[in-house]
Amino acid sequence: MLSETIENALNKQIKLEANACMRYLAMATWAEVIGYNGVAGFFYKQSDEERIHMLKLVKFVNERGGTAEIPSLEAPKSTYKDLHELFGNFLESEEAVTESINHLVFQTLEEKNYTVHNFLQWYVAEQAEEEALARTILDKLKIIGDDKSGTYLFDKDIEGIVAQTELNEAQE
Ligand code: OFO
Repeated sequence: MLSETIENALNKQIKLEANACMRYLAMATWAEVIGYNGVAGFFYKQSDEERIHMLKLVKFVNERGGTAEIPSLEAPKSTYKDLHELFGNFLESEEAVTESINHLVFQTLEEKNYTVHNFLQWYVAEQAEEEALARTILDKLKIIGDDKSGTYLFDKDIEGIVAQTELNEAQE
């Protein structure tokens, strides 16, 4: 069973994941139009993952006797100054999701709802991974600075990251 507080908090999380899904889709589109195909592939994949995060929550809420609310969404930001701003926003977005997950975990402990607490551990691990990835990419971009050929290689590099994560997932 879900208390009203936990059900509302899970529904709020559904909206956050859905907004992240659309935000990353808009990022993918921005990158694709400019010609950063590696970066576009990365954000198309991130967007797909956020949809999965949202769906897992939707199904969980419904299975636990609650009702998942499918939210209306904010229009995502559609233009970026450069890759630094793009990936800076990616990190900020993930940090905001982490904060929300942490608060949810805290609420489940307050209510001694260990079923929901247990379910959320997957999200805790996922957020740690995503934040680490965003920071690694931002570090690379800092090294590259404004160097054009470095940016070109970065875009190719990111294709490699996407291919590697797809390979890892296939082996899981
Ligand atoms: Fe689901 O927000 Fe990160 O990955």
